[in-house]
Amino acid sequence: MNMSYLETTDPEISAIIDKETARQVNGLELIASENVVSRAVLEASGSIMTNKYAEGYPGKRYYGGCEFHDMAENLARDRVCSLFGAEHANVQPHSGSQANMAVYFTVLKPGDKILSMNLSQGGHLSHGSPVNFSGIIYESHQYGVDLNTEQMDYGIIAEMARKVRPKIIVCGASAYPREIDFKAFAEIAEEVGAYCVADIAHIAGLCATGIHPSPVGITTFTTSTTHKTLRGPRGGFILCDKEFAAPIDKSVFPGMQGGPLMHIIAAKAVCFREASTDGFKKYSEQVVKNSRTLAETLSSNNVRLVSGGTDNHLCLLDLTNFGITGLEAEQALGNAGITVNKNTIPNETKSPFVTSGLRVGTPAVTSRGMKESEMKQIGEWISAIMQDSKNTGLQDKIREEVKSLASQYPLYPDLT
Ligand code: DSN
Repeated sequence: MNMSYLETTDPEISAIIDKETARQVNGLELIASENVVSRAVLEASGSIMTNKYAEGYPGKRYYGGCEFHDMAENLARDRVCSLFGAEHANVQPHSGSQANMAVYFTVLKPGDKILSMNLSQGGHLSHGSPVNFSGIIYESHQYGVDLNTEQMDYGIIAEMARKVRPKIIVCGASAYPREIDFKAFAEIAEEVGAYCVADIAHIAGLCATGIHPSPVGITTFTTSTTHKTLRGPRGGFILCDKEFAAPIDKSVFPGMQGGPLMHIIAAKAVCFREASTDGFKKYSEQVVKNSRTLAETLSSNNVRLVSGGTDNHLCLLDLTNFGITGLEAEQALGNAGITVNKNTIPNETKSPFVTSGLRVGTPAVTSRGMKESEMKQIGEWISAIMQDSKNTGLQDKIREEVKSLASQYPLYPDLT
């Protein structure tokens, strides 16, 4: 990539970026929450929009010189509203956690009850984990999956909601391979008089393209990141009805953030336009086809899949049968140029630093143009390493094969 100024003025950081570029170019990224942004997103996020303070909102800023920032933010808001069919959007949250925080700040008081999915069974830190602000400030109650089916059981969740009477119910997950029934969650929330927030960070691209049912217009709030299946810059956003527009905006700024990252908001606008194209819909369909193929290949090699398969962009592997931990598997695959993350699984017996599982996802490799036949190959490589995880010779051999496959699918045409 052309970074000639950086190379001259700061060779140390330039060399680090070069190494990371080589890692991305030569390896296979299977972390389910990562992706490869377009050149256009990359350019906007590296643009001079970063130079500006723009605290406030379009037309109501606390700084002069914001006229073009107003245009960019309006475009981002309009585009994301149109993409998801929402009445109001706030595109300023720096992350998905901050989007969630803004929703909580809007409708909860410290000590109020929230009901959400347990982190160890697929939820997220910002959904009430005891080590996160959401579990410290609020009284957190958590549901999990049915331990037999390893899928959400809406009857059990409804029972919990009736017992707990939470002020807010959070649905959405970071390691759940199955479709989420947002309508069922909204009905449960309505029955117990709770607000319902859908955190679609992982599946936003699938919801935008109709491949996964969208919660917009069904749940009270929708929060998300922009950088996972939606394939935008790192960041977050909130969607809601007009009724909540003013309090949500106030919660984000001045409630919890200062100046918005205007270069990122410009890049979010680019992402939202890209996500509205037919090409993105085809991409999203391929993400799920690839995920299913990867799951089938792993399954046919005796890798147990949590819940038995996948409906979305990720699958969760239970490594118990192989006698290795998630940590060991992550390291062994990393040695072979395949980047994944260890993950807890339902009925987990190990710590989150060790785990019994692995999470693998297809958004990034699909962005590089890989299809079912490449997924079969990747599934065979993963299975071979799981079966012989201490064989460093095998890892070295596969690393060369991975590099060769990766070279056929460049991240960017000039980065082969
Ligand atoms: N860290 C993200 C993930 O990997 O799913 C969630 O925030």
